[in-house]
Amino acid sequence: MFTRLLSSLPPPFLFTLLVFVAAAVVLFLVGRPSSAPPAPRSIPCLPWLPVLGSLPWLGGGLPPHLLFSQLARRYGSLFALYLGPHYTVVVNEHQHAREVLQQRGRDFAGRPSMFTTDLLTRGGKDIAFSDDSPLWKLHRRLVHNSFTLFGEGTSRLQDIVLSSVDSLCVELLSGGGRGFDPSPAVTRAITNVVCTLVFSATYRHGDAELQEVIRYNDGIVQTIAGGGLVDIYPWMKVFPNTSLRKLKDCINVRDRLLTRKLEEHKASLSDGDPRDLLDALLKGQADRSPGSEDEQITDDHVLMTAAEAFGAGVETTSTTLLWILAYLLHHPEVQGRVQEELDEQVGGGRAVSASDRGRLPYLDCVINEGMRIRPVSPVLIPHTAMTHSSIGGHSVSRGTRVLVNMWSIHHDPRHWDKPDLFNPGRFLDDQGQRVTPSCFLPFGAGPRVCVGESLARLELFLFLSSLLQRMSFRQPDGAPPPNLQGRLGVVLQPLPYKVVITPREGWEGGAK
Ligand code: STR
Repeated sequence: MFTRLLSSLPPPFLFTLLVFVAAAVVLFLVGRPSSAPPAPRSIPCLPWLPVLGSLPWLGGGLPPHLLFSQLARRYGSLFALYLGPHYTVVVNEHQHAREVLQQRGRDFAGRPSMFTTDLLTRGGKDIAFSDDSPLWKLHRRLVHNSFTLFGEGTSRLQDIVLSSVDSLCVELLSGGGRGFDPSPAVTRAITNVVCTLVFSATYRHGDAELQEVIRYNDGIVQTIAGGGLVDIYPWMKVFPNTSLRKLKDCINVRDRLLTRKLEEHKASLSDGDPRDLLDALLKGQADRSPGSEDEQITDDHVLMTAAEAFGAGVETTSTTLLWILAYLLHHPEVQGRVQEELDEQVGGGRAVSASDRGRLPYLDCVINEGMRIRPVSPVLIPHTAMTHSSIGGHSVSRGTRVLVNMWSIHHDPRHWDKPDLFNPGRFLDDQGQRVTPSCFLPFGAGPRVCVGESLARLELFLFLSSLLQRMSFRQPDGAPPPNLQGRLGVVLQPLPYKVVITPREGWEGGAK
């Protein structure tokens, strides 16, 4: 019947009809966002096309945090767009961020699965990228407890950082008179600290294994940031892609090294206190009641946790320190005030210790202001709604992706006076007491808050205080001040810049 109808039609019409039907079928099959619910009308949404989503409206040039801030001015602080087929809500205001991260944090604790991070984490056997599940919660608790072994209340981290700071200072001072880039030395020092925390290795300058670690980490950092389109369209993995190949190579090198460390740790595990994070994880893994029905923390989980502690610990801390140094070159008066505080409260006769933190409020403010003005993670790792929920009174259906744009929250002129100005004093009240504004969220908040937060804060404090106690940083004569725009890779990094370093009088070389 159908064929007869068709055969009775004139040929040109038939051809047009066939093309039309074929096009409609194709659009229907690939065009409708498959994994995402239809856009609820209430949240203003960018235009979108089948397959491409809103990509044609996103322009070239701007990095996501600046692009989203610009779109927020046009569409309002809460807007939606399609990243390829994925319906995504973008949050640019701190009340909405609090809802997503904290008040309804459980609703939004999910993570989308992404091609590059699945590769990096063996399909989400880590903490940061793994989807919300009972096993994830258990795993996260174990990591959190393991971290407290090194953090506040113990001198472990302090001893490790201080010995690394000593060699960093020697290295910086030896190159100091001429202008040079501080980044390799800072990254090496922080990598060394993290290696000690994770698997008890302490490396000397130029050690081959340390170089290998730095090289593969750098490779991962560079390639994962370029993942982009494969994460939106996973089928693109079928095309040859040099960046993806490099990522796989680096992951292999990483896994070989960490597996070796894991085996060594298993062989030498004793009943005493854990020596490092790997020990603590292995012990935690063994403590789980055997034969229980729950899913278990496997060796893969331990390995991926160590790898992630590593990547997260190095990239974020060294980048934050480099941002702060860059701002101190722009604001010598801030450096002077930190050093005055250090001279008054600590002096030059001994190394700074964690117990000095309460006495050095201005230094803490400098660290906070650095993390406000240049958050290393200007757009947080994507969240997904685990269930039907809401943001700012608008309903949000299950599976919706949510991006929190920390950049616009940290630069919101309604909450920050002159947000583009580096002004650590904004974290002090009239009485000179520290205050933490509610729209300051450099570590996120809620169930997905950074697990390394207290470790990171302590490490930043010890590094920065020790450096500024012993040396001063300034711009080389005639050189332009550091560029403060930054470059977005896997974190937001400063462009390379040069410093001249002079030793400070009064530092007596640490009668520790
Ligand atoms: C850096 C490179 C690497 O070797 C491993 C990781 C995994 C953890 C990532 C890290 C990365 C970059 C910074 C991240 C961190 C988890 C949390 C942190 C994304 C890719 C931030 O949110 C800033």
